[in-house]
Formats: sequence, C-alpha cells, structure tokens
Amino acid sequence: MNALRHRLREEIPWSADGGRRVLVYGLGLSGRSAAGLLLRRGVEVVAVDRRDAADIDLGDLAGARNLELLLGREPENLPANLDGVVVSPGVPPTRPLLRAARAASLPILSEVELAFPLLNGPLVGITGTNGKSTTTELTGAMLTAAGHRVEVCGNIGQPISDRVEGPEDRIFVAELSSFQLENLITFKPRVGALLNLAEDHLDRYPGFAEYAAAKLEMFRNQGRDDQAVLNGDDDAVRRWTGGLGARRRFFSRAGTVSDGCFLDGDQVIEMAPGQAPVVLFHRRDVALEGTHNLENAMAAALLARAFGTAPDDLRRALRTFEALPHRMVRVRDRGGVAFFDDSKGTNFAATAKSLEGLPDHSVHLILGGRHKGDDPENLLPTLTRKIRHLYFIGEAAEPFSRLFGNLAPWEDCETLGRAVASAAERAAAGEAVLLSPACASFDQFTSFRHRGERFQQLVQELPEVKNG
Ligand code: UMA
Repeated sequence: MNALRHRLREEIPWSADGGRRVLVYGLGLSGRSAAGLLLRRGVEVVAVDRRDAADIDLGDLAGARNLELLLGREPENLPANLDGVVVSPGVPPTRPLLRAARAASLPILSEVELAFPLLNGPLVGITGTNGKSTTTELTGAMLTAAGHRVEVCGNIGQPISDRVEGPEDRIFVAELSSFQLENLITFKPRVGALLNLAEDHLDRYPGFAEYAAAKLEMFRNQGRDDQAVLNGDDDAVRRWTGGLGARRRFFSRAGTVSDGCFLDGDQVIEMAPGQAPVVLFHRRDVALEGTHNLENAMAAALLARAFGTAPDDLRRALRTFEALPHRMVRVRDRGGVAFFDDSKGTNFAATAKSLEGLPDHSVHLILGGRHKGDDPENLLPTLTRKIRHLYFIGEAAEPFSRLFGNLAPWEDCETLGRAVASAAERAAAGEAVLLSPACASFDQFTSFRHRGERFQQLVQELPEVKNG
C-alpha cells in the first residue's frame, strides 16, 4: 500500500472499514455502486436523490440493512451524524447539501476516490475532451492481448467501485470525466493520459480554465515514477501540463518527440531516453476510421507500453478492434446514401472531428439537443467545408439556427424523427446523413445511447429505395 493510500485509511477510516455513517449523493450508477461498496464494508449509508423512489432502480440495494433512503427531493439540511459524503459525478458542487458539507468540514469524495484506495492493482486513467472511451477500450484490449487480467471501468458506464473486490493480479483501466476528477484526495494513476482539451461542459464550469483544471487533477498526486501520456499536437494540453510531477510522454502525428511516440510516414515510432527507437505499429494496423482514432491508438499504445506490452500484442489488438457503439457507426447504406450514428459527438470539437472523415460538401448533419456552452468557433470552419444541409433538433434548434443558419440550407425539425425523415428525403447518392449533435441528449432522451439507438431504429425503418 503506498503512503497516500495509507494516509487516507487513517484520515477517513470509513472508506476502509465500518462503524460510520456516510451520505451517498445521487443514486444513479455511481451512487448505487458506492453505496453497495460501503454497505458491504459495514458502513451505514444515507442515500439522497431528487428522483422519486418509483423512478429509481435500487437493484441489489433493495431491502439492504443500514441503508436510509431520502428520495423525491434533496433535503435542505444535512442529515445528522455524518462522517463524510460520496458524491456522484452528475451532482454539481454548487448544490446546497454540498455547500453545507463543506461548511461542516466533512470529507467529500468522488466515487472514484472512494474506490481508489481499495483497488488491489495499478490504475491507468484516461481523460480528455474526446476519444476517452475508445482509448480506454483500446488500452484494455492491448493489455489483454499481452496476457494481463484487465478491468475496463469508469465513465464508460462501469463504476470503479463495482470492481474493487476481485483477484489481485488485475490492471484497472479507467475512463475518467472531469466530473469524476473533482473531489479527489489520494487518487493517483500509475499512468494517466490527457488526450486533448477543447471546450465542453461549460454549463457546469465557469470557463475553460476551470474545466481544464478539473481534468488536470488526475495528475496532481503523481510523482517521478508515474507517467503522464499527453497529446503533443494539442496546444492547450502542452500549455497546461508543463509543471506535472510525472514523467511526461508525448504522442504526436505532426512532429517528433524525444520521449513518447510519433508518426514517421506510415510507422508509429516510440522514443525513450537512452533507448533505441522501436516501431510500435503501422498506420494500416489501426482498424478504426479517422485521424483522431490514430491519435487514440498512439495514446493507448504508450499506456500499454508502460506495462511492457510487446509491439506484436499492440498490433494484434489494433487490427481486431471494432468501433464502439454510437461513435461514427455506419448504420445503413440506402440508395447510395450512408447513414452514420455519432450520437456520442456531444460537443463541437467532437462533431468537427467526425465531419473531417467525410467528403467535402456532402454531409446532411443532424445537430442539436442540450447545448453545453462550448464555443461554436470550434465547428465553424469544418461546417463550412463539409455541409450540404443542416437539420436542427431539441432545445438548441433555435440558437443553432441563428449561429449556423447562414452557412448552409437548414430546417428546424424539432425531433429526431422529423430530422431523419427529411434528411433521407433530401440526401442524394454519394452523400451522407450524420447524427453528430454536438449537444447532450437530456432534453429529449435519457442518454446518448438512447438517442443513438432511436436514430438507428429510425434509419432501419426507412423504406428501401428503388435504383434508378
Ligand atoms: N442527482 C441528484 N441531484 C443532482 C444531480 C443528480 O439527486 O443535483 C441524481 C439524479 O437524479 C440521478 C443521479 O443523481 O439519480 C445521477 O447521477 P449521475 O448523473 O452522476 O449519473 P450516474 O448514473 O452515476 O452516471 C455517472 C456518469 N454520469 C455523469 O457524469 C453525468 C456516467 O457517465 C458514468 O458512466 C457513470 O457515472 C459510471 O461511472 C455518463 C456521462 O454522460 C456516460 N458522462 C459525461 C460525459 O461523458 O460527457 C461526463
């Protein structure tokens, strides 16, 4: 056990043993998982959620002893006799209960912080604005190809707290959002990656600086024996990571690096001080579409190399890796029109990257939902080059029509159903219909997955077109 983990157990004993009472804030995936972990360790849990009991699936927690439920609305005052709070990522720090907990000097822990001191193997952390899930899965696949036992977890939909109990020889590979990286104490990945930084979640943070600072928390406790894998082509990443304590390893498509890897023609070459260059893989080994996926592959390779993974194992994983659901998935070719589901494109930078892979002036783009406050400047140049027609949906339809309406013909469709029908009608052979909404889904759907599934269903239901 390292010194920091030891300190946490001394200072916040309820994270390691029972006899304490802890508030779990939010009963979604993270809250249920955190509550389960605490209850199994004998800790008394008070769970708070603004949703009604009827809307919450308690799963294994149903009927648990030592579990008090405060559902339907968040209490105005802190429940009595608390030893600490575990907060779900979706609960913003401005909530009155969290203010009260801070005023009472109670420790407030992110769900990932609760789990971290209890993990019995090294942690790989992956953060950044875009590409996190793909890089997390790719890293997991590479380490698995090398024979390691791997737990892929985190923001990808698998709370880390669910993975605490298990055999000792595991490597934990975790996708981490900025929300999860708030309220850390000891959290320290052995290797952490920052894939890129673009504006996102500005509905939660006062500005880009605060959002970037939350991401950088991942590296705060790292020392010289740890590694930070960083995007050398991303100005914001370079600017913000100058002072990190860890060994910095860069990946770069555009230049060379002295420690990390870079693209030399068709080859990705690894450089390390005092060592001969190593060919890690070839560009053609990357089965995924798009230059951003080449960057994700380079980052994953450096993460896997930290555990000695051989280039042959990296390549094997890369060649067989399939695109994740709702990330530029080709749903159907209909009368020469390709339909793509990129429902995971939830900010302007992500949508711009997805558009890059498609031919100029060919895209019928479905855009909109709940805007997260990022700057449309990130999308404007790409939109101008790629778009044939725009279809706006959801809460953002009206502001987006004002922002982008002068770039291409557009219509306000309100719903995804109308947008798919209209785009299918207009698109000609050789063009593409793309759902990459640059927005969160929560105005009309329960998640980006729900939105993507609905899109795929609508596309599959379109009648066949007769050739000629
Ligand atoms: N709640 C309150 N009060 C509040 C806010 C929320 O009571 O002020 C309650 C809600 O009623 C709900 C619960 O809290 O019951 C929801 O908690 P949550 O939003 O933290 O969601 P979880 O189900 O715990 O899922 C979270 C991540 N969600 C968010 O960060 C919003 C999931 O990432 C993640 O997969 C999961 O933990 C497991 O680690 C989703 C996401 O959208 C995919 N992430 C964002 C992104 O990728 O952009 C960050």
